[in-house]
Amino acid sequence: MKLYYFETPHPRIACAVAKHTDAPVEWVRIDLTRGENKRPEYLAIDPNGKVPALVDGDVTLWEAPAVICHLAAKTGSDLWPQDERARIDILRWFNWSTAHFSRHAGTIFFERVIKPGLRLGEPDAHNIEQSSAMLRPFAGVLDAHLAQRDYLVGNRLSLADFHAAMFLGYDAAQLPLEEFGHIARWYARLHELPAWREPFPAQA
Ligand SMILES: N[C@@H](CCC(=O)N[C@@H](CS)C(=O)NCC(=O)O)C(=O)O
Repeated sequence: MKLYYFETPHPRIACAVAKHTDAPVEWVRIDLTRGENKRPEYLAIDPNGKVPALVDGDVTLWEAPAVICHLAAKTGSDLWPQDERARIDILRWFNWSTAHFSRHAGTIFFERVIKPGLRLGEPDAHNIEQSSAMLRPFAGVLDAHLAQRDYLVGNRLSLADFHAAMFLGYDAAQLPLEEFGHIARWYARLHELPAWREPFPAQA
């Protein structure tokens, strides 16, 4: 099973899940800074030219939720529980994260981390302000949910937690989340996981 990754947020969660579940993956680093994701041999795996992607025999998957579900299912991990109700809830949080929370957090991350890192110009203050305003209400939803429980689904660690946290923990992104204490406590619990703290394989 080959896992295609780079040291950025979406592959971060795929790598963290692979490590957490001890999935037998062969790591394949796709250097985004050198455009390796746009080479024909990689586009044959993911025509979108993004990471993560996974190839397991005749199964080829792209999109982080599909990749992490496959890793957890393959290893029999309860990060993707057997219970159907819990699975539906995890799908709900994947969608919420993609459409709202991680979307706006991702824009801020792009402005403050990716742009300077790749010399793509100055962060756009207006874009950051707008995205911060859009992020806060969704952060409020997450914070209120976590006021009642330690994890997003079934009060146990699941793939939903990994997905929703993909843009958290990057100091340079300065996400406007200071007022949300329950999110901070939840993130601190994730940060206790060795696989979360060190998701990526050591580079050769
Ligand atoms: N919807 C995709 C998003 C993946 C994505 O945006 N990956 C970024 C890295 S975090 C990427 O590959 N960017 C390279 C590019 O867009 O050229 C998923 O869920 O996996």
